[in-house]
Amino acid sequence: MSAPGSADAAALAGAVRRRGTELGLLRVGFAAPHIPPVAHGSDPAPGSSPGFSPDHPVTRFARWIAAGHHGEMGYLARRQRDRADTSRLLSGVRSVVVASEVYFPPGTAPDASPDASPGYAPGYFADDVFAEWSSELADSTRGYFARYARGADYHHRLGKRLEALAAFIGALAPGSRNLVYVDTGPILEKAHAVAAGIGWQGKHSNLVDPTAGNWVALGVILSDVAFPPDAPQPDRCGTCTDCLDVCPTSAFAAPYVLDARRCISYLTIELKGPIPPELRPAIGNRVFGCDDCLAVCPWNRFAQAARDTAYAARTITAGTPLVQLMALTPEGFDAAFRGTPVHRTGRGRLLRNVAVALGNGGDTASVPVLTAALNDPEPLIREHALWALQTIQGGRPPKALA
Ligand code: B12
Ligand code: SF4
Ligand code: SF4
Repeated sequence: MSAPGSADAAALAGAVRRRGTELGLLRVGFAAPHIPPVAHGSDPAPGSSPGFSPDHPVTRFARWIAAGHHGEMGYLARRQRDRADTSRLLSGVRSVVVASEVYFPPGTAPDASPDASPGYAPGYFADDVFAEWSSELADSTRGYFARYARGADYHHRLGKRLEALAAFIGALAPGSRNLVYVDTGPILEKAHAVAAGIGWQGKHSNLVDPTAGNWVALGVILSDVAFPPDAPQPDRCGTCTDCLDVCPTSAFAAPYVLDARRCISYLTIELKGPIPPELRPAIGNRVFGCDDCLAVCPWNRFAQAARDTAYAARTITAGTPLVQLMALTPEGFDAAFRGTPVHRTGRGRLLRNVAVALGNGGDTASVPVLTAALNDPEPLIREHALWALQTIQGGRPPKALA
């Protein structure tokens, strides 16, 4: 693909951005194929990858892996050279097109004004999300699902929009190659998003958009069209440490550095085996992911709800009693969660988490459903149901087994 002239390239970028907005994307930005060093000041930790400075995202990523922060997510340790060099994924790549999309489930508040985000009254994101999040976590009888997982899977929704955008680029620049990734390849999406001016990486390590807060998902298109790169945005965290302070498991090794092994999102979604017993109490009623560090970010005063109504919460993810979740059969699980991010994780891991939440709740009303789970075909569920029964019954063996 030959490089367009600078006026043509700017016009092309403008057209792609407009098309992105029409498709429902929040922001579209452009970056060079190689991540530039970050402008966040010095990083005292020693060590660097060949060709990269100590504070380059690629070096930091290598250090993160070397420290074991990725836990059992072995795929992150593989293909590190691909993460450093996008031309290994698309030869002749000239740009990384980064797009963001709001996934915060649109609500149905009857008093919402037509100008507000879908279904929410004006001011909702300044105050009410925080109150709603706190009260959902305080109700130990109901399962808490992270907001990104309450409705349709963003991998599909954002992926489809990016495919449409890639086709649009292909039509504007015939013969160009445009490859879409939404968590589907060895790409440092957040670092590319920073380089493309989409926002900055907050101390919780997620990307924050100064006009929309942090309830956004990211995706990229690797393109051999040379788009003019956008300017990165400054880090606007300042002295705030709210996200670090709220974390229930103290999962941050340092500001900007998450030890995934302690993160509830990792423990309830990615971890395949048993949850370490010492971390179970801090999980509370979170049965799939965790929103704590996102929910407290002050930049959410500019947040908005998803434009895509497919992100609206399904009944099953909107505060279903834990005892009902614990009784889900394989068929019931399939029907309830197909099309959501929960489906990929499977019934075994979800019910493992539900058992932990029931144990944490300590309600003797859950003893029958947990006792029934002792006969579940999945050993993972049986083991956690036993732990929950012992926890509820003050460390004694469950009555059913005594
Ligand atoms: C693996 C993974 C996880 C892991 C590890 C999370 C993590 N922080 O890395 C787990 C399972 C824990 C996880 C959890 C969540 N995830 Co996740 N996850 C990913 C995935 C697939 C890879 C991320 C990765 O490469 N991590 C490796 C580490 C090393 O990368 P990093 O955090 O960017 O590390 C950088 C910083 O530490 C930085 N750094 C180090 N020191 C310093 C110092 C300074 C000053 C600065 C500025 C930076 C800095 O350098 C490192 C390299 O760039 C991405 C998709 C993708 N392909 O990028 C989604 C992704 C990051 N996840 C996402 C989401 C939504 C979540 C959750 C919110 C879901 C939930 N509600 O439960 C939580 C948030 C937890 C958290 N606080 O991060 C979104 C985030 C969107 C956004 N706005 O940024 C992504 C981008 C998926 C997507 N396509 O939208 N996730
Ligand atoms: S998602 Fe929850 S457990 Fe993970 S870092 Fe954020 S607050 Fe901590
Ligand atoms: S809560 Fe504070 S420190 Fe954390 S990302 Fe938001 S502004 Fe930055």
